[in-house]
Amino acid sequence: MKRQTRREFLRTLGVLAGSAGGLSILSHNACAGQTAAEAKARPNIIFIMTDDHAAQAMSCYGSKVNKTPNLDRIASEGMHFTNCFCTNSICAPSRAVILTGKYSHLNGLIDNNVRFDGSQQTGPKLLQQAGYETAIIGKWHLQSDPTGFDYWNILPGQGVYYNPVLIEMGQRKKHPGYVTDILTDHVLAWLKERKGDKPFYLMFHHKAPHREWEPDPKHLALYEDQELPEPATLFDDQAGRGRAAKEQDMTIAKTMNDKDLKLVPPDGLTPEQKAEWDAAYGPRNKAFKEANPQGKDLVRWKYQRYMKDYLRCIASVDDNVGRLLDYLDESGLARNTVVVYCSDQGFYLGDHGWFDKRFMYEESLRMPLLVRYPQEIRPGSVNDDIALNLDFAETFLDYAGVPAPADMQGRSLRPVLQGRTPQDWRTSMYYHYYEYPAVHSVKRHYGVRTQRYKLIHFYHDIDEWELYDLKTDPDEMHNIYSEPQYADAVKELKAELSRLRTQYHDTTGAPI
Ligand SMILES: [Ca+2]
Repeated sequence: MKRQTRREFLRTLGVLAGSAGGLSILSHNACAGQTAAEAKARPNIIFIMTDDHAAQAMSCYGSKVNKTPNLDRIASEGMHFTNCFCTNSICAPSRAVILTGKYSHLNGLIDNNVRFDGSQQTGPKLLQQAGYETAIIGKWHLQSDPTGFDYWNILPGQGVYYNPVLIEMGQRKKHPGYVTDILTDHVLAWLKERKGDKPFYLMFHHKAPHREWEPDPKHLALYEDQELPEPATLFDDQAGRGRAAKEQDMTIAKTMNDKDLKLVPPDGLTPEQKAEWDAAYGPRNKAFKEANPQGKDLVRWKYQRYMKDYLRCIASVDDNVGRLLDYLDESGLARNTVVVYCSDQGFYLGDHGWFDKRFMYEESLRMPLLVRYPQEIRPGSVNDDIALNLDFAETFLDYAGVPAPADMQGRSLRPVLQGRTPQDWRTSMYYHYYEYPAVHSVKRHYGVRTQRYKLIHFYHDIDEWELYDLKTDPDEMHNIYSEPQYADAVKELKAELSRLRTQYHDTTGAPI
């Protein structure tokens, strides 16, 4: 439902008229019939986050390449956001923003090389102080040990897919099997073994589907007989964009290596896993070498290999989300638990010929975000307001009844989730990416996105501006920054960009 239409609809219900505090008429009447006891109880929160899972690979977002029935279940029983964005599209920085509710220049973690300062204020610490039991299980990636958690059990660094080591409260232990299953086993065990009656906040962070996209052996046959559709921009030559897009190093054609493409086996397999791996990839690799494709045919082959492995990793995530949702139903936790599913950022699935993330362009900027909470969220609702990873900490504090500290920079999504977006909700978002020079060679840039336009400034190494009209050019193929008819739009967007940099206290990067 489009924003205007939905608002008009809600006005006819009288929902938008009185919106200060408490639950909306919509949530009381249409969603749940919440009891007085439920209204007093603070919900549990399970925050599931994957690594590099693009919205284009979820069927609730209209995927053309795969089906995700269990993720779709969260969407159909809750809300999915079509315009949730990341403020700095790379792994560790996004996680630090989510923990702190602050932009990278303030939480200090501007790129993957920085160690997170765990002494600072975070959402989990505030929830813990407010009486929540807090835990993180899975990928952490912030170098310092987790703080603010009653229980933590994390992958070291990026972690590995097969037979991973986990660090449980400082103790390293190796676990046989596949990482997505193992992390879910730990989550289920933690939920089952909990004692006491505190509400809980659980961060459940998968490694999958991060590069090098290594599937569970049981999924190696999935998609093998299919030819997956290619994105329309697979052979984009970046002619309509600037130097930053032309000078990156993240193409399927040139950047992918033999490990990415499974032309050599991954590290750390047991003999049994290696035998399964060889049985699957051996004949495929032999056929590839005999066919010896070249040029565009070779890119097409790489795309198919890449996507099938990526989607196999997601199939495992989807299966395991199903296990968790089933447990919440069986245990009676489902009704009083907010379940969130998102990825730390988006990803290129062959779009513009790329993999990886980093750029402020749509595919990496957009985060999938699904939220289910039967007591307050209308099933199957869709929202296109601008939401940010910057809002998550504030949202969870809101559910816990804890006011967000004034120095947090996002805003609670709870009223948006209740179907009553505040009238003064943001109409633009600010982005700033820093990791350069570095792997993939994406130049530093900041920018502003509205519902209609995106203005980007690549200010480091080069000094180039790009403007895209997302209404007429959703794939961002034509930089129209210098076209005279957009001069007024440029002027307004620069003023907005400047305003946002001031609002968020960002003095890093070049002045506008
Ligand atoms: Ca990531």
